[in-house]
Amino acid sequence: MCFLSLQDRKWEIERFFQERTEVLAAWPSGRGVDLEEALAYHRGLPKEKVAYYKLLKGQAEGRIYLQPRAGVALIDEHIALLRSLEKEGEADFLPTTVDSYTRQNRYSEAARGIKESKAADRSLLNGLPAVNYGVKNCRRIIEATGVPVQVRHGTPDARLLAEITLAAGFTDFEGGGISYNIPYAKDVPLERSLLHWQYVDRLCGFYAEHGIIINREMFGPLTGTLVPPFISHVVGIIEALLAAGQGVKSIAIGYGQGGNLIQDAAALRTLARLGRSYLDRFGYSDVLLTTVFHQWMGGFPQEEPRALGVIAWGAATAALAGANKVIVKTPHEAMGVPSLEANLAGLLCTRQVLRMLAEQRVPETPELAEEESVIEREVREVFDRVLELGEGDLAVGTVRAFEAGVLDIPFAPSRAARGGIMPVRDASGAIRLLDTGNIPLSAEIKDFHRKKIEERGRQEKREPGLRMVIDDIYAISKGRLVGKPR
Ligand code: 8ZB
Repeated sequence: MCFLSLQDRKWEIERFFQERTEVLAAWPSGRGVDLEEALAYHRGLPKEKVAYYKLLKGQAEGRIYLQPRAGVALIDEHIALLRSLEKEGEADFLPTTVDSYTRQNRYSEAARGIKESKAADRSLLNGLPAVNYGVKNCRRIIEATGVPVQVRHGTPDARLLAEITLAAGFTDFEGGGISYNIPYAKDVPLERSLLHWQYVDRLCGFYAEHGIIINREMFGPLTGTLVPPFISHVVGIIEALLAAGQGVKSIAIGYGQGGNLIQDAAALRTLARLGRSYLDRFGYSDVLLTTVFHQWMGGFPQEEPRALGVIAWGAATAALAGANKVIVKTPHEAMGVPSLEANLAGLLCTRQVLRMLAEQRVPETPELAEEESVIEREVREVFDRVLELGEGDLAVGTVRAFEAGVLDIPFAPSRAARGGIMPVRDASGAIRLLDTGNIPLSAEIKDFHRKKIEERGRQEKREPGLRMVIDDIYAISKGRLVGKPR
């Protein structure tokens, strides 16, 4: 285990460059990375194409940006797709979603995917294999578009992907050592993904030392399946602090829509406040923090009009609660990778609702205040224990906390998570914990969850249990938020 070398301490630049030789040697395109040239290219980018500046401006003006997901195997088609999303869809940020082979560092298979896609004249990969294309080709994406472009993926070891895309001129990079491991992999040890993501963050830290600020976004939705807000908040805040520790200066933390307006509003509002307060407490007051709202990440209805209903509700929630950016779903969600037209539908639907609700805010009610105070307490209770387990070191604490189940993520495939918790909705659809596993919540908080779930049990005249959880998992795809008994 490389566990001993994992520490929440900024890497010496020598250590970074030592490891870098090996990272760049993993695939031939690694040779095309020239940091000096990359810095010069970034210096020449207009501000409207730089994620950091755009986020700074949007936050100051209270704007909510929209970003789709998109990525296909062939780069010319990918560029055409992004240009349409920018021009016709008015996307504020563009994505480059990376394919699954690349996410698993399987570049030879990605190469075959490119070849077969050319032969078939359609995309046979679920994203753009950016490592195979290398710096020069990836830069064509940046040259062809007028807004910031973000790399979106799901990669436990994204070191080479980051080297190549950042050198190409991407200004925004999603992922983190927890959120791109536990929900995405089965067998990657957490200490390893945390170390690999320290490398990515240190690379961004290097850029920052040379005046180039790369935005780093933490993937909030995790497994996208009934994740209580405090869990994604703790994970996002830890990832943010670890990134800041490597010199990252612009951080976005994501949150996946749960579906209950009060809980989602409380989650978005506390995420911004808690994130800021933890960054300040750890000495990172100079780091820009923004929030990202993901429209519903769970199962979608098949029918496109119904899917648009789910999308519109996500848009309304973001508008009423406030977020700096929304990641937009499409009416093809239940089917697979969306067409351009479906992506445009998601963007236009979301834009329409955001604009209509621009003047309205969620009312400040006692229910909202209670929900916020519960989330804040939960986050503090768990975070404190993580830091304690690490004897003051957050990285070490994170590994120990997952081992102990102090940190846990529902329905995660990873062996690094205990899977000892079970979420369920309460009567109003807010996500609670039926089983708190080893999460160190106070008796009062556990009581709060229990009472909320009991209330639903009484209303539905059934014992809360696995049946109820399963009903909840399928509820939205069947047309409701709360899973009803059959
Ligand atoms: C964890 C993120 C899952 C979401 C979408 C899925 C789902 C994945 C692509 C894509 C457009 C792609 N997604 N790959 N959307 N183009 N290549 O990410 O549909 O919504």
